[in-house]
Amino acid sequence: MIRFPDDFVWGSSTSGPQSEGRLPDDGKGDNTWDYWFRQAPEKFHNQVGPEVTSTFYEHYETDLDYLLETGHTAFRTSIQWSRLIPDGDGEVNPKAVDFYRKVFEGVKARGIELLVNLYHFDLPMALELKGGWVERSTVLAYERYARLCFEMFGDLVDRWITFNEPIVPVECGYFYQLHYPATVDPKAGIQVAYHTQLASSLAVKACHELIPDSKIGIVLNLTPAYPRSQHPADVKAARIAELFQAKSFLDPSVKGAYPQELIDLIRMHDLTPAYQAEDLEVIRENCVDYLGVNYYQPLRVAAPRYAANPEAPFFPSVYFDHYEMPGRKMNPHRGWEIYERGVYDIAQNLKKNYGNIEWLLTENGMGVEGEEKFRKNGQIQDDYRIEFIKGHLLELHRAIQEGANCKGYLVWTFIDCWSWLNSYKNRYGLVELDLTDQSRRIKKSGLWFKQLSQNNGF
Ligand code: BGP
Repeated sequence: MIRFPDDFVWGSSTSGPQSEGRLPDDGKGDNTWDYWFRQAPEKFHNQVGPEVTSTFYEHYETDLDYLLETGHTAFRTSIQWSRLIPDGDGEVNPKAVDFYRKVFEGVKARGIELLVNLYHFDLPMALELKGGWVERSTVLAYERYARLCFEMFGDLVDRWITFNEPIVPVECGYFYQLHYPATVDPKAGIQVAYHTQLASSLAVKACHELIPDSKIGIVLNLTPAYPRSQHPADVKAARIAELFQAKSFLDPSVKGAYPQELIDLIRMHDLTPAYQAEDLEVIRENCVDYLGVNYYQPLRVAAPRYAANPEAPFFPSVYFDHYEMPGRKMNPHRGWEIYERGVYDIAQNLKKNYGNIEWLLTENGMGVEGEEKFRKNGQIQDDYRIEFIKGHLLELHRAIQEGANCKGYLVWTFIDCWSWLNSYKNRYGLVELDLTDQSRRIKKSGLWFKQLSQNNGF
């Protein structure tokens, strides 16, 4: 029997834009996803947009009961900035205040630890139209929004989160065209990354001022970069991949400063963002209290096969090629590698290089396309998901035995949810959502997860 520490929590993560849905009179403003879906629905899988989702806005009471039925002792969701402040920096929407207070009270009334994230890829459209995260004004608007949240909900939230996977909107919005503004603009991308970090540090500062006994962190996808071989060129590729993908937010968030090698590389490409000298002090003095770590699959890289075209726009990937390791274990239903050992390596890295900071595994899960084919006698028999979770928990447990400071495991996600351009393609839930009538049914993994939580292990 694998047993976790007594204070370890079990639960799941979701986000506001992926679960709440939208009603005509709810007062929510557009975020970039609402706008983009209206402009280009063909980009979204099966043309299902963010207004549908799993209707948590209407059904949160019954959904919160599902948390108990699936053994949750912790739950993470996010506030939608565009619901609370429809234009991003103006009036507060009283219906949103009422909604979030009721949801948070409902979580607490069920005895569940509440983690609330302030930003999950969802910028209010009115701010995007003014330049979005490229502009410093968005940093200030975010700081105001964060302060309002701490004041209005600080009595209910156990752990705050400033951003979810902040590198993703940088890569997807300014390099790979998968998030709005879907452009290729490295200079803007680096500026956005810097402004996001500054906004995060300002939120940490505000949280510590307004609610001194609370904890605030950031959620990062800390995928280790594994080199193809120990050849110095492959090792260098992995080091630089990790600089851009992980350390760009990990180091300023936990250590209060950017790695010198990253600063030098950015400068060499003439991409140094606009900043003010006092910003660096804000970043230095306002480190997070804990980390959330999302882990799905490893990043494997090799030295680039070709020299970069000096005239092409800069991409961090000029320093590394993605590498498919022969014989890797796959989740064939999502096309992602499964490498459980990644959890252990992340834990070791945090222990050795980041002062063994407290952390939670805030996303880990198995996406499955066409999951209805696994239904038997009315229930999804997702043994593959149970195996996936067990495999990762074995590695997490091994790391904790060796001193890792991990306080909980949150699966992605509790009810199948909408996922950006992938929409409902990949199902991750412990609970199945039937999109035709919005009915919910607990999957086999949901019942297993309850036992896992009750036994504090398996
Ligand atoms: C993470 C995001 C989540 C979620 C998940 C699954 O990176 O934080 O919001 O969407 O990925 O992604 P997908 O549905 O594309 O498999």
